[in-house]
Amino acid sequence: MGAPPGPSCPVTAEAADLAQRIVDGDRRALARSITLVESTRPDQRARAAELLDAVLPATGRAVRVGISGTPGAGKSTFIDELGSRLTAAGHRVAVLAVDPSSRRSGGSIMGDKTRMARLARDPAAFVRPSPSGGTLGGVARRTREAALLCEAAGFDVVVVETVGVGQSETAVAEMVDCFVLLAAPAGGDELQGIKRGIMELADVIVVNKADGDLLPAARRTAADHRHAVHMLRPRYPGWTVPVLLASALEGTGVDEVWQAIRRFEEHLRAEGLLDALRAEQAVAWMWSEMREHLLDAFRRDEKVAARLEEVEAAVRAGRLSPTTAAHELLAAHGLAGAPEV
Ligand SMILES: Nc1nc2c(ncn2[C@@H]2O[C@H](COP(=O)(O)OP(=O)(O)OP(=O)(O)O)[C@@H](O)[C@H]2O)c(=O)[nH]1
Ligand SMILES: [Mg+2]
Repeated sequence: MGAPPGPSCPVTAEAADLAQRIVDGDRRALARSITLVESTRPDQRARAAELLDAVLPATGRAVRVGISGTPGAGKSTFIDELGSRLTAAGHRVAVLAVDPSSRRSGGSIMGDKTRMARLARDPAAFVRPSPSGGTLGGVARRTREAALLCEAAGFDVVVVETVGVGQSETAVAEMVDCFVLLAAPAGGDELQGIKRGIMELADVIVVNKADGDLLPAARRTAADHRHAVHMLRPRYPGWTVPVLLASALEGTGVDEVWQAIRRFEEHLRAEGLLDALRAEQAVAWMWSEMREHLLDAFRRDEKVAARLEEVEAAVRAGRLSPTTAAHELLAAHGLAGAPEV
């Protein structure tokens, strides 16, 4: 028996069986598998890792879209509208959420199902709220893994919703092909509040709520964003970030946003950048896993644990430089190397 080509670790029969059911479109198997990747129990983590290896060959064929924006900008309403149009056109749409905050006022991302009422009932869609709790790194990992499972299940559009406050938008930008910033109409002063950081991540900008009384403000906001976009260094050569108007409520401009997402994907593909982007994201994901595991193992090391408090206190009191302290802890672990020059 020769080793299978590709992954170095052959998957167990259990993982292969579950993977097959996911690929066959068994929704309960998919839901159960996502619960498995969300588990933090070490034995479950091992099973989840095997399952992910087993589904990997069936992934990579979906369009991966991130949608971020300030609370209440209309992200869920927009995704419901866009997703319903896509399923009507024959697509299969999965929606996942990244929400590490405990913000539960003003409607959670999807706990309040009414915001995605149509998609939640749509047999061609799959809506999965973010499990509450955990570090951003943990939530991001689970979302990435859930996205892969959805791709394996044949969803050809995977949308990740996140609130654009804090770091979660960066985590989402690192797991999608196209990052959409959804803004609400605002006065000129308020635009300043949009962090430069999130503008720099955007591949497509949408000013939502361009309807009724809000239309003039939406137009002004779009003009302000266009101006801001021109001040930024382009993330990809040859791609100017489009700033579009839409109304998730009335359904206007939604098709145009989808066309912009497709044009962006085509642009990346034509330049050979899509595979490169995904390859970089996969490697970055590996390193973020490494960081979490190494730090965890390091902190749990008995010799480190014995000295941690004392060394931290010395750093806090200014008796020990952070650099020397780090080296002392590394040495306690037996990891001391020559300091960097
Ligand atoms: N006028 C108008 N209102 C909208 C539009 N889209 C959403 N809304 C309203 O804005 C409010 C917030 O919508 P959500 O879709 O929950 O916004 P969200 O960005 O997902 O909110 P969070 O997930 O809580 O950050 C709701 O009252 C929506 O009805 C729109 O296009 N026009
Ligand atoms: Mg929402």
